[in-house]
Amino acid sequence: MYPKKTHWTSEITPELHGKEVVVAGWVWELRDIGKVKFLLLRDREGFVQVTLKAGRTPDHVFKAFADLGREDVVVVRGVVEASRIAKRGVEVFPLDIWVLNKAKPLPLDVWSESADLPTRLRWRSVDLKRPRNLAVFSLASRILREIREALYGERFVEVFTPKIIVTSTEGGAELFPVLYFERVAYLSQSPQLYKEQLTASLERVFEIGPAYRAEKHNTDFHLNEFISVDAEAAFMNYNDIVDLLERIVKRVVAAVAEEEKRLAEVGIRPVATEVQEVPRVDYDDAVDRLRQLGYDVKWGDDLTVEMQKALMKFYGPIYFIVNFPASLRPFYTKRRGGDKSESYDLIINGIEIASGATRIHKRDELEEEMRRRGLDPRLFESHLAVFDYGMPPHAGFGLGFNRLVTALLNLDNVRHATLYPRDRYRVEP
Ligand code: AMO
Repeated sequence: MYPKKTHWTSEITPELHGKEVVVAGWVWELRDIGKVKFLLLRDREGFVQVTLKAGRTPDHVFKAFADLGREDVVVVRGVVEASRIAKRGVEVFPLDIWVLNKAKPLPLDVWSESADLPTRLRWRSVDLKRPRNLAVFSLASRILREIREALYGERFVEVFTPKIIVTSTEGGAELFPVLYFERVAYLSQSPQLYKEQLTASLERVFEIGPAYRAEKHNTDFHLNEFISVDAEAAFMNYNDIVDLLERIVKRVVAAVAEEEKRLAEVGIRPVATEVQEVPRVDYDDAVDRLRQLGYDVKWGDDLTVEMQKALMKFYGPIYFIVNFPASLRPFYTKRRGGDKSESYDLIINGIEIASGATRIHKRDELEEEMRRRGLDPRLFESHLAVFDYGMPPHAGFGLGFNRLVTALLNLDNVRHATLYPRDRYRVEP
């Protein structure tokens, strides 16, 4: 039996000098310079150097070393020593080693950045051994935790809503049908209608879960399955939600800044490490600015990634666009006088990360808006009925988690921030 791992590689510091530890992980690199041999052991948190020295290291450890190959799974019990020459100023002198599994030669070079993205995604679980991926996905988890805690801190409760649904919320062309016994149902594009309904009871709710969009275009920022962070709150309007998102962004950027050193080691430079105030740009002003820059954009047009990147010149890498034309927003969005709406997008590094609005909370207004857009209110009866029994004013956001990580870490493709991407041509692995 092998002993329990006592320390992660990141916890092996010079301060542990003289202490016995057990580390566990994978063989990243083996070096043999005669009387001294090195095993660089990797775990999720980084690396630690294990040093074998003739006269000091037991024979059976030397023997085991001779048979080791890259990516073999090992447990090492040894003594920590501060060192002037070892990486990170520390090394482990082994007393014992257990080889828990052997690895075949990898189908992919994880030691350099040479492999192309399709090959890497084909062998994704192997690709994830790469230090850069370990840094990205460890930080992604941290970011999600910051968002969760920020929302808990503001008295939101976490909920789960059905992913098998019968009505479209974000546009009919983008639904994946599923066979639901004797009828056709769809995969949920967004928890939109459920989260709104829940404000009538739980007041402030959030959900973190998958959303499905059958969009055919295959871009650097679209997935067919993505993780959506959705929040909705009673007695709030879109300004309150923009304030909330600004607090969340500040908190998340601060968390990213704490990991700056590890990110730098894997060649990642975050888009921001500090946020003062996030600019709130009226849609009309954004259009004016873009025209000044020579873009042929009409009032009522959606802004492209290129345009949003161009606007960074004026507003920096993180900004909101507010008060969109109502025609650009879904039917449940509250109007702001005639043609505009109480809506906003959060843009980071040129990419739309979140969007949201104040919602219509009166049944007759909502029905009218549906009809205006050619939607039949009768198809939404189970949703509309909720509005008869005390629906409060409410507002919320939907945030694409994969895009958030992509934008904050300055990555060029959302697939780099998605463990197993689902896109137009990829449903496996
Ligand atoms: P929207 O459709 O703008 O709004 O989606 C919200 C956020 O989800 C992300 N997103 C995507 N990420 C990756 N791939 C995709 N194909 C994709 N589509 C969307 C984006 C986007 O900003 N119900 C509303 C939200 C609300 O009003 O609360 C909605 O779904 O980051």
